[in-house]
Amino acid sequence: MKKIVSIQDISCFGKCSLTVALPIISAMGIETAVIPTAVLSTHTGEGFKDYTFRDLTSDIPAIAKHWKSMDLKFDALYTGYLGSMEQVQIVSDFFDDFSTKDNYIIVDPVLGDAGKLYAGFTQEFVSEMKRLCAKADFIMPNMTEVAFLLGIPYTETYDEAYVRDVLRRLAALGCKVPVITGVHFDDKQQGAAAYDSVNDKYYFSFDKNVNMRFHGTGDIFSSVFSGACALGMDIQQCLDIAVKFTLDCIEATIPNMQETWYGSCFELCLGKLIEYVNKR
Ligand code: PXL
Repeated sequence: MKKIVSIQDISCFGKCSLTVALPIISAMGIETAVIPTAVLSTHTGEGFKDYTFRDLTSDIPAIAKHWKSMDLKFDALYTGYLGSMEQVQIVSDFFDDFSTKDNYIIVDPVLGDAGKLYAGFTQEFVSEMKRLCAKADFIMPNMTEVAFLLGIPYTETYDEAYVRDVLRRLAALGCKVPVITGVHFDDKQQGAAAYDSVNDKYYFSFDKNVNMRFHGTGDIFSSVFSGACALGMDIQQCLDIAVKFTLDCIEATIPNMQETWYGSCFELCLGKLIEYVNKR
């Protein structure tokens, strides 16, 4: 059985980070170990305020030491939202301890959305996240995170040449394969783009565009992508399954939006995800 360790916070209510990664990667038939980096009462995104935040950074080195003593190995190390600069540094040390020549390091550099950083994040934090990206095989920023990582203005209108250019610049940060999520050249289609800097090859995957924002879709995308990668799918297959499942989740959320404004109804789609994996 394949094994992934996912390192990110647990937002107790709000459907993101570990409460998304754990069910999704497990549904793909992959053992999912977790390192919760913080416990929050809700996520920090729009609509929630006064959330609690318990930092668990100091637990991470002890967990790593225990796992190291058991010689645990993972097919992928997958990180999402990280809550402090110190935490990013400790996760970086974890990569040094647990990366092997056969496993993948996957960093979702969770920084912001809609042109803005999430609450509590600063430019210094962005710089720290850039350093973590340099160690990754795959990073999967959205366009807001691309702008912050590269220090360029955020734009909602761009063409394919722009996407290819920023993908190359992301690879220059040091990661092998940058993947950009939420890419759209018109109102009809949305998807993701990737650049394999080792083989100098670009990949695109598009599906129907839904012109609305849903919280947690980035976590859904990167969880499925990480699972697909651990299962040995190639870059195009990883993009295709992640784009398709993210759209499934968005479409399942639309009829429930009044009640579920804070996240996506991915639970209703897990059966489809299992089918996609089995059909492969
Ligand atoms: O979905 C990304 C995410 C994860 N974890 C926390 C967040 C967010 C985005 O807002 O606040 C705590």
